[in-house]
Amino acid sequence: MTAAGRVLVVGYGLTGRAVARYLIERGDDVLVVDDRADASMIAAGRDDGVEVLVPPTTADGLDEILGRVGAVVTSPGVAMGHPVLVAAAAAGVPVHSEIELAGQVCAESVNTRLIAITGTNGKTTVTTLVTAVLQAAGYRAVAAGNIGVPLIEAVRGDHQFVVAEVSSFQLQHTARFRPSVSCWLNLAPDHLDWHPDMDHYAAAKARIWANQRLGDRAVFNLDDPVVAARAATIPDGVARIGFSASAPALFCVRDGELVGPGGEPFMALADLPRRLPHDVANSLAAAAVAQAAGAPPEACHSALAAVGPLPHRVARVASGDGVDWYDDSKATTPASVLAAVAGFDSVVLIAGGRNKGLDLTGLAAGVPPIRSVVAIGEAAGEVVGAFDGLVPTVVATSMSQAVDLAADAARPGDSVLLSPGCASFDWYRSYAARGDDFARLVNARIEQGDPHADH
Ligand code: UMA
Ligand code: ADP
Repeated sequence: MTAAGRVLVVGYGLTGRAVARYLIERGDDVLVVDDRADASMIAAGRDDGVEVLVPPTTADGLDEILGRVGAVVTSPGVAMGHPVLVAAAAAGVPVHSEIELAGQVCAESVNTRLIAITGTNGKTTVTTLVTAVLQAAGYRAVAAGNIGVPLIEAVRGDHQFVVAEVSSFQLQHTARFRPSVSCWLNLAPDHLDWHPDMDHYAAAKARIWANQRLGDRAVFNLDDPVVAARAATIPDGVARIGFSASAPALFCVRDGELVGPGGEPFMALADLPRRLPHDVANSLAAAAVAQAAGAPPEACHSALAAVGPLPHRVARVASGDGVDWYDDSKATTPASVLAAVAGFDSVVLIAGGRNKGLDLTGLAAGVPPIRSVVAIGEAAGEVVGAFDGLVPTVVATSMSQAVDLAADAARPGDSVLLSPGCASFDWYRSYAARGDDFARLVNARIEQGDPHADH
């Protein structure tokens, strides 16, 4: 996408605004459509120097707008089937995502290298860990993408490395996106309300390395059958760096130590702040990526030992009466729920919310250690169905009731885990708000002198 054209930006949230600012700065004319364009968004657009519209609803209206532009840049939350994107495809107008633009900025920079991390689960965690290792190694590194800072802003800062968390939505709309180090963590059913099927979802993820070339590196998970099979599509000349928590690999576990190339140990498993099965996989992935980017093994040790669990990802929020309470609100797929419960001996699970089009029956594979379930939200019926006949199940109609019912079900030695396997949007505005509410209610219950609680 070359400068000084006319570009249609779809969506005017964090990404759309950052993209519009960048395009204007480089000399493009920018037009924005947003389904929720209201007076305040239109005014914000005016301040930014762009016209913001509600997209036309007629085919003629869409054709007219698309006739005025040479390219479309879409936001990560806009579905492929959005009428503007469908009309753009029909009209032959190229559709790109923000990461495509950011990739071009990096390609033109002599100082900034781009690292991209994708996967169904663990992206934010691994992006955070890689950034911490690179910083421990003395590099100017920043985490960007879905993690918070729009990528197009980060790549224009004064950084040696931009570590980007990239989703399948963004990868889908790339043409030349070429990170110097790519990493694909895993693939499990997710976003099937956005992708037509799993193959489509996997193909979007595999775009992370599609444009890599000689001198670039691709890190991938040998323990994930889909990722391992798709690794055959890594282009020739790209260094292939497999990791495995369960078998020999370039980065793997041996005799209680994390080891890298040549079987060199770089840290004891015991030095990880937490050792759930997916913590080990994420640490191996982060070490593999950071070392591929040039960080020494010692930096892996110091950073991986220092960065504890991120909020809302199996984070302990309270303990009382021999029961530990954990907030895993970020678990919005059954696979991430199963990864979480695998680290515990006996679990009272709080699960449910707004199903993202996924089959929840697989949650049953978490029995044991799951021994009792509190079902919440719109998907409560599906959660109950998944555990039918296996373990006791009750339905709560509020988070407060869910906490009370979980406390009733819990016995000393149990862990109560809010690990919903579903999105939060039925009851909350975000997974973070859901986790915060849960933690508040649990702590209030314990502080108010729950008769069973420790003090
Ligand atoms: N919009 C439409 N039509 C649509 C969808 C959205 O017009 O069909 C408009 C909305 O009205 C809104 C704007 O688009 O005005 C929102 O755009 P967006 O949903 O793409 O979100 P952004 O504000 O641009 O934020 C995005 C990421 N959001 C998503 O991927 C859904 C943010 O990740 C990210 O922090 C931000 O870019 C900066 O990079 C959030 C997230 O939940 C935290 N990500 C998911 C995750 O982490 O699991 C994928
Ligand atoms: P993402 O950014 O891909 O959503 P996060 O790091 O935010 O990933 O973690 C999301 C959820 O997935 C959390 O519940 C977390 O405990 C779980 N999780 C993290 N890493 C993994 C992994 N490697 N495999 C499975 N689940 C994981």
